[in-house]
Amino acid sequence: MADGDGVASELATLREKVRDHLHRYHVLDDPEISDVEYDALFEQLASLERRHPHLVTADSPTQRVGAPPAAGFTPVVHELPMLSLDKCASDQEFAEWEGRCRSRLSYEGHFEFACEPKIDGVAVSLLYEAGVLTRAATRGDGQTGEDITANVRTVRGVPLKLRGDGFPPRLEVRGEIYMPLADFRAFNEKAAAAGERALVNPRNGAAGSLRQMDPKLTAARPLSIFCYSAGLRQGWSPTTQSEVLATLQRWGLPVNRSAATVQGVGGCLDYCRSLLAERDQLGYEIDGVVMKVNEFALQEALGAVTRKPRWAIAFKYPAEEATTTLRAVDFQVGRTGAITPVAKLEPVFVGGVTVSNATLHNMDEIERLDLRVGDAVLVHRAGDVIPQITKVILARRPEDAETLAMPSTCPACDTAIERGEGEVVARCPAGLTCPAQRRQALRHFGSRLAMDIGGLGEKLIDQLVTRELVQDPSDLYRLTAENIAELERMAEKSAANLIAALNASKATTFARFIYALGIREVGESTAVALANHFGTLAALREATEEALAEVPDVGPVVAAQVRQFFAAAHNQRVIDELLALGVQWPAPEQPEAAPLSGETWVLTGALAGMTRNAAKARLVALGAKVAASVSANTTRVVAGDGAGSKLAEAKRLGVTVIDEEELLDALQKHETRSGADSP
Ligand code: D41
Repeated sequence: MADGDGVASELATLREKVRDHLHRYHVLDDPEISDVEYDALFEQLASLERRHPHLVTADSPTQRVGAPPAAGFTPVVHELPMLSLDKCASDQEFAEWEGRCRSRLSYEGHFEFACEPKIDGVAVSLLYEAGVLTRAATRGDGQTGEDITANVRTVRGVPLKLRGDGFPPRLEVRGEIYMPLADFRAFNEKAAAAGERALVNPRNGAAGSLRQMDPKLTAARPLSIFCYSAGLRQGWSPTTQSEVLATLQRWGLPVNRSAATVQGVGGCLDYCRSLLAERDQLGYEIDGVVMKVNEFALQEALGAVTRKPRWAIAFKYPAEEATTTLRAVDFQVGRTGAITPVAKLEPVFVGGVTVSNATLHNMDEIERLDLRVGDAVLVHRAGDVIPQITKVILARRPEDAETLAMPSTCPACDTAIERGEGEVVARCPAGLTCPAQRRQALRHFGSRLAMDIGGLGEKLIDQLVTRELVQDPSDLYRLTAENIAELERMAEKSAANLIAALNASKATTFARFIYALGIREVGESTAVALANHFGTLAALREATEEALAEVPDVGPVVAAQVRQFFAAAHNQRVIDELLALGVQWPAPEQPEAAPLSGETWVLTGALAGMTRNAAKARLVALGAKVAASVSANTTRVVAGDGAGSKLAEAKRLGVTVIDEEELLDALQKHETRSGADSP
């Protein structure tokens, strides 16, 4: 076989593959490979063609950018073609490109550049006639796109009419339509809850939305736009790219606020680096930075080659999507016992980090994806959230791929797993007796928005639980510096710091305390609502489901969870102990002060009818301070059996001493008055 024949058939195969992927991506919105893999495949074809130019065919995907318009949308010829962008992927490639620009113009000194985030969305062209949006089109192959006017009109950021004045009679505006990450996530959460197909990524979300035949469907998808250039601009003659952006903005078109003008290569590279550092916080996906020589006079002098301007380049960032293999699925137990499948992946570089885990939410998600161990999967990392598996690449499924089943018992404590009728989530019912739930509960308790115990990290909690130093949150406040210093990697200094952090955390707010308890369905804002409504812990502990349901934003489900939590004896015990150990918060702003506020009590000796901790908790709930030692400031000393030195000290200082019976009387009197039987 002649060498040429081999190459020709190899080219034919590559073209078919590229066409196939293009079709899946642009027309079906159902890609089978990641963008990086597609780019590699395309480049393989392009480079083989470059080495064998006589074998290039007119119908090769390299000879036409984009896919043909789908049936159903009218073709639109752009007034001026929409150019495409050259790419570079390293500082050096960028510097080389800049060097070529300068030598082409024999330009001395630095260029000024306009830098913009490269939005990962759908490029569109908007035609404004006499300031009114008359037509919107996709980019298509750059010459001819599709008329998507009806759909684009539903994108809230697209003005239907320009603002101000001075715009040309006919103006083509170019921009990128995208789906903000928050909306993308919200959309997918809803889809998952309704058992509908989720969006693979925000760009596909935007593309799919714009391709809807019914604009009502597009309108229901949250899309936005950033505008970045003008095509036809009849009589409007800006002199720089930065002027274009400022003017578009003035006419009411959304322009990216992260755009900036910078000087020279150094300015561009600094811009690329700092934008990359912000990437996770932008709220939308970008795949790099577009850098444009700012001066139009210089742009014109540089010109364009094969539909790409020489004066602009895209600096590519690491892709936020990649394909890899599912090695296994682990089942993890959450704070409230929810069993969550977690995908263990062949490590893969996505969005600048190596990813080896992805969340799978629940078994329904596994079913929806039809996920099996050994599958090739598409992994997406959007912003700073946990990576997600967005798609199984069925075409690459190995024959021995194993189906997945939910374990029947808890992986942490072996208790039988329960799944309520109609519920998506399966749970371990063992509560705090399950070590996994205990760890998570402690982590939640100490977290920043809860008790905010600095230095109480995951590793430390693991050790505390494993060594049985801590069973429930109250045990944290019983830890001593010696206990902690025994643990691995704990120097004396950090032990002292942790004790200090624990002590500091005792002064909290009622809302934080409620949140810290980790009651199912009670997040931060519900905790605030409960705190404001009930004012005191005593009132909240006693609240019926009906009373709870009166709180703003608390429905029957939350009310039932709160009631159930306070009905459990071990929860009541933990709360009493936390209060007795000194956890406290400012009394609510009530017209009437707490009955014992301003008083300091001391408990000494053993009480017959209750523990000292319980007595302390009740006193604290009534506003008293309970101190460990007697001083001139002490209001009352409660002396139980075997009271010793504290009793003597009280007598010496002339502090009132009462016995258990008198204590009970006092508690009962005040608790009824304040509407609280016992906290
Ligand atoms: O944000 C973008 N995706 C973006 C795309 C941008 N900020 N600027 C762009 N500038 C151009 C030129 C320089 C040709 C006016 C672009 C694109 N082009 C572009 N979008 C799709 C293909 C080309």
